[in-house]
Amino acid sequence: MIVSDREKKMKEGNVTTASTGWAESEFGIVDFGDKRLSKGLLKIADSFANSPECSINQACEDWHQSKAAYSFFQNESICERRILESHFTKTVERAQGYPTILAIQDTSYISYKNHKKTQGLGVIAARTRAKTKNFQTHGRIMHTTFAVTTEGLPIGLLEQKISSRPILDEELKELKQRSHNIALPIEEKESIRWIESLEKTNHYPELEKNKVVTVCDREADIYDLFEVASTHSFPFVVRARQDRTVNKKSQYFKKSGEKLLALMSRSPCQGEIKINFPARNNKAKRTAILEVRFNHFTMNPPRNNVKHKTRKLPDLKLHAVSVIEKSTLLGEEPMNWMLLTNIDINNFEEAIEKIQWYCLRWRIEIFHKILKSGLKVEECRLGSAERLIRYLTIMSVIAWRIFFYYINRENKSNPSLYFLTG
Ligand SMILES: [Mn+2]
Repeated sequence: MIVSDREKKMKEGNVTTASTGWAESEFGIVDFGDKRLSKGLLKIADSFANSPECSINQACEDWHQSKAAYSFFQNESICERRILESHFTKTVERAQGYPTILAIQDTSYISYKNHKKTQGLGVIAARTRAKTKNFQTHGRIMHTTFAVTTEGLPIGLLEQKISSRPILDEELKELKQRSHNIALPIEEKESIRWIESLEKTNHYPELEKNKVVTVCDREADIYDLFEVASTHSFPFVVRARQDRTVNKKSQYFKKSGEKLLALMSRSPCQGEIKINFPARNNKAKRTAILEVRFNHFTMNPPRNNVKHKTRKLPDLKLHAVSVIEKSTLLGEEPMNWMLLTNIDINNFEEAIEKIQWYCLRWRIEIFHKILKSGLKVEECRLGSAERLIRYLTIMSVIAWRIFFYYINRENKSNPSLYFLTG
C-alpha cells in the first residue's frame, strides 16, 4: 500500500479546483428564512471553492462581495447546523449504492494562538510552565465524522461539532482531573463526542440499507463506546490503546482472565501482508512484512465504571485483529497494531478487510490537512468565535469537495494505494 503522487501533492497543500454551480447542488436546500442569505451562502461557497488558498478578501471578486461575506459570517441568525444538514443530506445521497460506508471520526484542534483580538475562543490546550503559569492555546475543537467508501472515495461529512474547552482556570483544573478520572460518567467527559457522533451517524433513515462502520483511532478505545455500539449493533473498527485483561469470568474475579496481547500472541499467525511505508519524518521509505492474527474475546466492563451503580453493564463479545511487523532495520520502531471490532472475523480475508478499512482512516487526516495547510483556516481573522464557527463549517465542506474532486476526477479510488498509519 503506497501513497499516490496526488495524495502527496494534496498533503503539501498544493490544491486547486474548478467549480460550476456545485454550491447550488450542495447548499441549494438550505433555508435561512431569507432568500438573500441563502444566495449569499452560495456565493461565498463558490468564491472560496474557486480560490481555496486565498483569504476572504482575496477569494471575493470585489469589495462588495467581501463585505457581503463578512456580514454573512457576522449574522447571528445564521445557524451553521442548517448549512451542515444540507451537506449531510447530500452525503447520504452519495452513499446510496455503496453497501458499506466508513464513518471515520477524528478530532482536529484549530489553533488561534496569536489572534489576541478574537472574542469568545475557548482553550484547546493548557500547560503549566515554570515561568508562564497557565499557558493556554486558544482555538476550537473540531470533531468530524467523514464518510468514505471502502474504495477510498470521500463522499462528505456525516457529522461535525465545533466546540471549545472552558476558559476559566478552575474549570481547566477540574477538566484536567476529569479526563483522567474514570469515576465520572462518560457523559461528563469530553470523550462523549465519540459516542454522540456514533449515534448520530447511525440514525440516518436513508442509510438503513448501508452498513455504516465507525472507524476511529486509539482515542476512541472506550468501553462505553463499545457498549453503545454493541447494544445497538452499530459496527465499529477502533484501534486499541490499552492492553486489557479480557475473558474474565466475572468482574468480581480478580484473578481470572488474561491480557489481550497475550491472548493474541498465542493465537496462530493467519498470514502475512506487505505494506510500503512512504518516506516521512526524515525516514526513508520502507517495506514492512506484517503478521496477521485474529481472535475473539470477551471485553468485561471496567470495574470502576460509575454506571455499575445504576445498572448491570454487559460483557461484550468482540474480535481483535493484530498486525505485528516481523523484523525491522536497526532504529525502526516495529509496527504493532491491535484493532478491535464487533464485526465477526472468521478468516484471513475478513481480517485483512478490517485492516484496509483502518488504513482508510488516514483520509480524515488528509481532510484536516487540506483545511489547515491548503485552506489555511487558522489564519482567518473574524473577530469572534461564532463567526469562526460559521466560517469553519463552510470551509469544511469546501475541503471535502476539493478532496472528492481530486480523487473522483482521476478515478483512482483503489484501496491498495493507501498506506497504514497509527
Ligand atoms: Mn485522533
